[in-house]
Amino acid sequence: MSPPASPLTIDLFCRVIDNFGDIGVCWRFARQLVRDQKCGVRLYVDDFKTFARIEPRLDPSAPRQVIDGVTILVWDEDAIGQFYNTPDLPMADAVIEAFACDLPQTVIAAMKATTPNPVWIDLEYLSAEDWVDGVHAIPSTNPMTGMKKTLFFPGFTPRTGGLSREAGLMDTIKTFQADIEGQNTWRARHGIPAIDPSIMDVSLFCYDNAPLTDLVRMIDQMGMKIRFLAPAGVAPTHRAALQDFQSGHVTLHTVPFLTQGDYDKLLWTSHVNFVRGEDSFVRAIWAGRPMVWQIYVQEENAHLVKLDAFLSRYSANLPPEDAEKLAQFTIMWNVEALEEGSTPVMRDFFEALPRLGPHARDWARTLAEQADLADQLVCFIRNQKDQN
Ligand code: TRH
Repeated sequence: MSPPASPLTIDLFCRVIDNFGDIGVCWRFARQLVRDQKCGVRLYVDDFKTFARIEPRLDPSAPRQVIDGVTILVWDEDAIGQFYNTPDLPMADAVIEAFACDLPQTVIAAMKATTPNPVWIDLEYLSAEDWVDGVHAIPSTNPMTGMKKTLFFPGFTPRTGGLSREAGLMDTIKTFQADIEGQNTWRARHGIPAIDPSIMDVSLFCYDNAPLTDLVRMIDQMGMKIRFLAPAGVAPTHRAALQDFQSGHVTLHTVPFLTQGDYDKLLWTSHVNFVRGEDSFVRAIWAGRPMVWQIYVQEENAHLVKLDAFLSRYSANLPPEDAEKLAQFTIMWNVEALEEGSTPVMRDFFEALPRLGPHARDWARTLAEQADLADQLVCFIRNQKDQN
């Protein structure tokens, strides 16, 4: 029998461009690498203020701290130059730059000066587009440094790096969703009303440009009993516009901004999830409930191509008429406009929910049969290390 592989050490660099997704993805991933893969992880982050919103245990004034086994360091270019690749913080087996965040020059120089070079990964954004299969995990020589660098893509097919999913997640979700009393206890702790079989709970995490005010007014006219559960700070313009809105059907309930773990539970306990960006989107997939994704806007409408690719993949096993209903509603939500003609689209979507529910659960289960992102990345790093 061969001896167990020694634990890998990984440096993960994260720059917060905006919102919570960059740090959301990296923080979840760093903990998974420690917990499930037994890696030693150092996470460098340039914005502790944003980080502290999703992880209240973080002390924004401490430049170096350990939470859940992850060593967290502030991304300060000068300071990194002093301590990187010293006996205190020796070179890691792999250096990951999240979302092509541009490593500090001192780090690149230290990597170059180390023999063999650490494995250098650019962890990319998630996309359901077909081209991802052809570019994932193919090392190439970086012309600026002469070192090998690899684009590693999360994705939905076996030819991508898979999706981030911690060990045991599917069982944890199943147990929570089967336990109504436990859900109500959790809800009470966060000031969320108990489950009421006559009301549909919809978690709401969207950008401020989503047509939320129109949606709420239209649902009200249709007489559906819906309770939106929206974390504080989400869609502020609409919240202000709807301040005096009174309805016997629709309520907009403000939930405190949650930790990542509690935000997951909000997704698990809601009947439908409106999510955005990347991390909440993936978590809604695992929740196995119908979901509406508001994608992060990119130049030249590149995001709409990405959205379309996801919808095609997601809906492949749905009856075509339900796939169409979901697509129309999702696109409407993403193109920021609701008009008179939108009511049937909305009605169709809600009418399809009894079928979208089982579909969402089955899709999550099928995806969970693939190796997860952390597993695949660690395997890749080990293979590369063996070749160096
Ligand atoms: O916040 P997002 O829109 O993030 C992003 C960024 O805009 C980023 O630049 C872009 O590249 C990326 O999307 C695609 O959405 P996302 O990705 O869902 O991240 C939100 C994180 O915040 C996620 O980890 C869940 C967490 N969160 C909480 O912890 N508590 C909460 O109450 C809520 C609403 C979210």
